[in-house]
Amino acid sequence: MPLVLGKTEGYLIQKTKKGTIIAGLIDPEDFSSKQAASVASNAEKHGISAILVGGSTISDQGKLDSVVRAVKKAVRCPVILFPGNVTGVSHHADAILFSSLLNSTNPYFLIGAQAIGSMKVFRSKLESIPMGYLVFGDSSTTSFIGQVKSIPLSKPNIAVIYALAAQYLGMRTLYLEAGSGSAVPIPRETIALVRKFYDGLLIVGGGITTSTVAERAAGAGADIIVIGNLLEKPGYEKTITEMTSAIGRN
Ligand code: 1GP
Repeated sequence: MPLVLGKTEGYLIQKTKKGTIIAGLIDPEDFSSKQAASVASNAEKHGISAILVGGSTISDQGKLDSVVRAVKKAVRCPVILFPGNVTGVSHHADAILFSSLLNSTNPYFLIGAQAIGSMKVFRSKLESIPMGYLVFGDSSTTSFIGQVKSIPLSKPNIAVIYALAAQYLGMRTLYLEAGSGSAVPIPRETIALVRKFYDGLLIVGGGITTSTVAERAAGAGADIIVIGNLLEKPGYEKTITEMTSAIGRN
């Protein structure tokens, strides 16, 4: 089958050609469908370019479906699944970041869950965006659930060799994850060094809550900055506006 990039991946590539974009992450465990729709719509109005829906501990797929459906109705930008497990697949989304947690010690998170979930992705006709997922630090839920051998924040060279391996394996997207709510985001030096070697879409997330941190990540070469926790805090609209202006998107 010839490789034809899907509509959502094409959109992300086009958008990021002009500079860094921001994606908002909604964990269906933390929002009602109504809240999720309202937050997603507000976030889009203030400059967000895509909505990710996912989390490490999703168990209720009915809830995931209703959140994705509600968000999809509320926004014009793509709604993309960011699954932590086989429970993170919904046919209402536009696409899925079909990921392998590259620094997990458990083969289940490397390829097992992907095999089990693949038929649902196929039947759902979801656009699949292949992604390598790298988790830093060891105090996040992602790190615990994913049985990660975490990359030390002070060792960017380790991130680089994983990034290159992801590239050589054909992963067109790479996510550098500091962990949701992390006090320490991915360091600028790490993003910059990975950027030197990795040619695909570079996503960075975890602990990005201010325009200063967003600007730093964008300046270092992140294509997509993900904000999750921030969307649960009052005043997130203002911060998104500050971020988009700091990264030169408005
Ligand atoms: C988590 O990288 C994302 O998977 C977003 O992190 O919730 O800290 O913004 P925050």
